[in-house]
Amino acid sequence: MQPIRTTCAYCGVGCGITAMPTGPRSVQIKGDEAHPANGGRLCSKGTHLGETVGLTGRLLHPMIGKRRASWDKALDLVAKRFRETIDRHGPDSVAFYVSGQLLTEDYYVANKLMKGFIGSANIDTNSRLCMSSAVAGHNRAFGEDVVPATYTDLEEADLIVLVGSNTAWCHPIVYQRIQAARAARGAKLVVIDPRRTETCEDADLHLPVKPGTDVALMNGLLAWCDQAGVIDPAFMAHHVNAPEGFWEHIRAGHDLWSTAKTCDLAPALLQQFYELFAAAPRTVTLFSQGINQSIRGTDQVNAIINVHLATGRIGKPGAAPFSITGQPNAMGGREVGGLASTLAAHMDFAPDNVERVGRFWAAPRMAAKPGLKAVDLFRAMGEGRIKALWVMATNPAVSLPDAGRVREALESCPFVVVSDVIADTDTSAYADVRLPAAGWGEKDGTVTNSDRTISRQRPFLTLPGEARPDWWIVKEVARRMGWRNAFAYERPADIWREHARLTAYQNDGARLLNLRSQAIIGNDAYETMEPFRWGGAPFADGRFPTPDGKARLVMVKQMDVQAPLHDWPMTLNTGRYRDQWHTMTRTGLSPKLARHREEPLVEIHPHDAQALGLEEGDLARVSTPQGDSLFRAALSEGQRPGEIFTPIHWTDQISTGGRTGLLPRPLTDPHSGQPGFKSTPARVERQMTEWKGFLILRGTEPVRVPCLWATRVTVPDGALYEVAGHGDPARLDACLPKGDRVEAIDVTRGTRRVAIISDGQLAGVLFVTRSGILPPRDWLIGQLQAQEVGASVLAARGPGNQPDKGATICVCFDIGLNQIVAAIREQSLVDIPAIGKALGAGTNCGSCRPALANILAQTMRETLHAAE
Ligand SMILES: Nc1nc2c(c(=O)[nH]1)N[C@H]1C(S)=C(S)[C@@H](COP(=O)(O)OP(=O)(O)OC[C@H]3O[C@@H](n4cnc5c(=O)[nH]c(N)nc54)[C@H](O)[C@@H]3O)O[C@H]1N2
Ligand SMILES: Nc1nc2c(c(=O)[nH]1)N[C@H]1C(S)=C(S)[C@@H](COP(=O)(O)OP(=O)(O)OC[C@H]3O[C@@H](n4cnc5c(=O)[nH]c(N)nc54)[C@H](O)[C@@H]3O)O[C@H]1N2
Ligand code: SF4
Ligand SMILES: [Mo]
Repeated sequence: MQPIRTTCAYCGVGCGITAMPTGPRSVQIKGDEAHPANGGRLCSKGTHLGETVGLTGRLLHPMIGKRRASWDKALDLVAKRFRETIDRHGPDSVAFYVSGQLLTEDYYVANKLMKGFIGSANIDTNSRLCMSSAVAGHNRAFGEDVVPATYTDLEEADLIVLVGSNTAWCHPIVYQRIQAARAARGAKLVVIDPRRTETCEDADLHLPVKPGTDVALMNGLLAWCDQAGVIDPAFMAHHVNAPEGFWEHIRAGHDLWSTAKTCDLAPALLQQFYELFAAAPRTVTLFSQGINQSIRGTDQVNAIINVHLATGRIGKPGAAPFSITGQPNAMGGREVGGLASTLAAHMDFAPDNVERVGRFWAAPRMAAKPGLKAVDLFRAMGEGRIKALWVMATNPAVSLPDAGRVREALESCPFVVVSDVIADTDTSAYADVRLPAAGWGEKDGTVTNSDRTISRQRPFLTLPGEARPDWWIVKEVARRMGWRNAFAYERPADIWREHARLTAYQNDGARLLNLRSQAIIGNDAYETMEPFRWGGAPFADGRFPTPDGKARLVMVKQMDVQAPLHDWPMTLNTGRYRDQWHTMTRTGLSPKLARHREEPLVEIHPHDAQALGLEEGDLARVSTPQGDSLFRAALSEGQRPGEIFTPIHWTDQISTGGRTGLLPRPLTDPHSGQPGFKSTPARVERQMTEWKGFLILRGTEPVRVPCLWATRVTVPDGALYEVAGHGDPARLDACLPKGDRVEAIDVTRGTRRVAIISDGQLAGVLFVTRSGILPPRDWLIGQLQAQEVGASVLAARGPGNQPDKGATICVCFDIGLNQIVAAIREQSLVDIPAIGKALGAGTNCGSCRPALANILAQTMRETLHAAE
């Protein structure tokens, strides 16, 4: 059997993968050396994709309520309820909420159905939460949503600036390409992020900017460039328009000192950055959620683009502003026009566009104006204005801001359909109909990555149960709603060709997105399609897709940043962990990926923690006006005082606390509608509990643990639950399976250890203590795989002395923090390759190398101190 060439399921880097099936539901994954995005490399998430293709938790049949239904019944019901709702309340009473995790073909069909046939533009996507400020910024500056950079620019740049991007964790292969370019040609790296993330570890400069002040920082940079004579007058004269008063605005009040004050940075540090930028005509400024997810996101995007336009750092090798995308097909979604604010194929709702697209689709009822954006859409639902909703490939009950309100809206909506690969998600709990979608490895179509490279996702597994591809599900509903001919697709290639034809339709060059050559490809050519980039090197000729061909500077002003409030003195920032993907429906299935961060942490500066009486490992309650949730406290000098950080990944399915989605406020950017996820007034308190403990259970069936704090961690052959709570911990016994029971009790410390053994094998353990210390979990977890265990498991350690490995750093080789520190000390290791040689850590996917750099630096510092 030949390996199948496909594309990674996760981030917008869009790495190529070769997949070699090794059984009906197993596969060996390798990086595709021929793919232009990764050249064979994969990060920890891509490397461990094989651990997520099993059937655990899969939705395998259509469900109406709690009942299994046939496809015919389920599809008829969806079509009937949408049709009835539209007939009674009009097309704007229904909505689709879709996702950058759909393939381009799926997306195209959903967009066409809503905007051309139902006749409403109420189709929005989770890209609203992700990229919409970049889209709005591109449209304002360039006249079209075109990302003007490619990954090769990173290799040709002399300076790479990462603004609001934790690239080492979220776009690891881009980060590795940046590091390789630095090694090869000495490019400098600057990171602008309020937190000191692992991305900063090896940077030349880290600016711990005050959140929400990036406009001031970029305007200050432009003022510096103006003073230093770095503005490109020829490029400005021929290719860029500036609004009236633009330069007066930049020249007034953006001197180094006042900018440093606004951004809460040392002037000397800021000056170093400005000097680096001024000296490097080949600069790439890469940005993501620290810029986009702000109530000033669009202005922040334009502040960055302004600097690049005015200094001519665009349209040339190694010089561009680079909005890096989050999801595997965020870009494909933008190309088909799946946002409520765009129409299709990079056309907006201008009347001639509506007419053109209507003609192309032979549409009976074209949407003539933009629809509701995500946050407004769910608000409208809460107010009873949206009466039927179809959610595809996203989990809004977790990922929208103020998710408590979102749940109320879902609850109140008369008809909710959810298409997902997983049976039980926080969102599907509200579904009237659940439709089983094909997942990664089964799906067939195309995705577009951050640098406009279109690649194929190809299936290498058979569809399990009755799962069907998303495009098929949507077209079946469309056909049942009465539009048989317009949705007569038999295969993804049919849709691809239609999409390509639309991008080329009456396109006289006004739209750069033009896939004309794809419009006529045969099915075989579609099958064998090689990755290719559309748009070539945009703006290389200095022409922009605006009416006069010139780009536009946008006058953007730094708004005041809200001062801390009395009751909500902290600022909550939210984001991602290296080895988890969003709401963990898939990465949560991988025991290896689970190890990097087993619990949701609230990172807090040690001074703030001290003032709150919080110690490392305590439970902490984070509250905002929207809601509250629990997290494990992690003290970090990398946080700015007054600011805390929590991860977005934990849900009701895997925890009783740690739900970040409840906390952010639903405020949005006025231009893009993107929520300001990175900054919410908050409060932190220590949460006392009477006891703490853990449960280890064999099997994959999730268990609800009845206590204040419980988080589930997937381990080989089972799950680990960290637990804590009040009252009598004996109620946790109900979570234990049947079998022979052995038990040990230490009354003075209030410790109880229970093990259940069934047929000689360990079926479960429960350890709880009121004041004692809990043993490391690793050895006990390993006992799930032991053939014969006895009462001695209660000792929680085997014969001989096994030191605690500590938190897992390298997931590929399962190497823990304590092992790394010991090796550095004992073998006097001085660099990352030496650690690799000694332990293997960091030599496979490389995702842990920034962490290794950090551990190395810290251990060497400590060793020095000890010697002094
Ligand atoms: N491991 C992993 N990788 C992923 C994902 C995942 O879930 N897990 N998701 C993918 C998706 S969809 C996306 S959108 C991307 C997101 O990728 P990133 O944008 O890199 O990730 P985030 O952690 O959301 O936020 C980035 C950084 O913005 C910083 N920030 C916050 N406020 C400000 C500010 O005011 N100014 C500046 N300059 N910075 C600020 C935060 O401190 C944070 O470190 O990741 C993609 N890749
Ligand atoms: N506080 C806070 N909130 C945030 C963010 C933040 O930084 N802070 N970031 C935001 C961003 S950038 C993003 S992108 C969102 C992501 O948030 P979501 O999109 O809600 O997160 P996912 O877990 O990726 O949800 C995808 C769902 O689709 C299912 N799925 C996977 N593949 C398929 C498929 O092929 N077909 C179908 N039908 N279903 C599939 C998965 O099982 C899962 O349930 O979160 C946003 N929310
Ligand atoms: S960087 Fe990692 S998660 Fe992103 S596409 Fe590549 S392998 Fe997948
Ligand atoms: Mo995203």
